[in-house]
Amino acid sequence: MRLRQFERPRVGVRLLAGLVTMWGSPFQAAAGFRPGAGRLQTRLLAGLVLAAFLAAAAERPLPVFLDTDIGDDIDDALALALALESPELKVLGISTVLQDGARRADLVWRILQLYGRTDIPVGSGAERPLVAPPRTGPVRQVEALRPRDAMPADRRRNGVELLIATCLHSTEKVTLVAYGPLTNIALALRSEPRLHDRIERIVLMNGVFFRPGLEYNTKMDPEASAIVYSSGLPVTAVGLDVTMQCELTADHLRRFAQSPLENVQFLWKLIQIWQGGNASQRPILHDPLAVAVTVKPDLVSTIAGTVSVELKGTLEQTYGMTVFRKSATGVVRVAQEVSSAAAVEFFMQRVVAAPR
Ligand SMILES: [Ca+2]
Repeated sequence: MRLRQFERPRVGVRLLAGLVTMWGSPFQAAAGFRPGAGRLQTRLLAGLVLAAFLAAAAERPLPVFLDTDIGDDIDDALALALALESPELKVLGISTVLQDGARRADLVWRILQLYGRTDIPVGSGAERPLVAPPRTGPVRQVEALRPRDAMPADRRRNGVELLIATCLHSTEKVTLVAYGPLTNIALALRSEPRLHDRIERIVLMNGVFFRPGLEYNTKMDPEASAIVYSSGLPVTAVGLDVTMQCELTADHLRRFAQSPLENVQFLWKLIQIWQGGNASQRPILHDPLAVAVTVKPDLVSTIAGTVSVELKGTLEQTYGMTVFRKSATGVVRVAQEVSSAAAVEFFMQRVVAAPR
């Protein structure tokens, strides 16, 4: 699997090499350079231009939009932190999904504050799945918020509208990184057909493909997952097959606890709320892996094919099962193997190490 940003510098190098070849001689002649010395200066100048171009190309970030059910499992907050600490990504917007969307958006907002990124727009999206029963109960991690941490009223957006507007107005195609139930993505695709030409790829934490079972995000909204997998858009999915291998250790958690950084301390607070007094419960990096493979595709191996979702099954048993069929022409790629130690280290280096 290759994502687009890794192909840009190579195309740029070829283009620039061609331009330098074309412009080299006239430039020398016009400047009245002496043979030899002039050629050297031209080459030096071309080298400097090339170096500057390569640096700019390498730093040009991939535009992404994040969709999250932050506030229940701990991994959404960790995924957001990883995205914000990844210079290869330009986060254009964030939508929340599932019930209590305003409070989930508050949680996103607080994290954006701590990372100095309140320029990123946030919207609360669909609160109920398309067909499946709604999720109920409190969103526990909002306990970490103080009253003054609430998102200002004039910044609140509708998540689905924000997703659509972001993709339509972006100068480049947008990569969606979705690590909650896919209700927002499905609603957006259904209501705005032009999105198909504005989305580069959809990267998902979703499904389980190489053994039977139910994955939470697909289970929560099977119909939405079916819409996304059958959309015809390029999809890369990291499922439980690979994410379950990316668990933090007690030592990793100690590094969170001992960090002097305010943003890492806030993540540690969320982890502790999520643990609910059970210190042996350790985060599994389901959602951060979706962000990680967007930045670094070679952390996983993928297979091309199609994914269908069981929509007539029994609730909690087969309703929402993902079925992968290998096909060379399929536009869905599912992750089969993961370099789990490298993925966890990648996450820790970026999120818990000292700021760049
Ligand atoms: Ca999630």
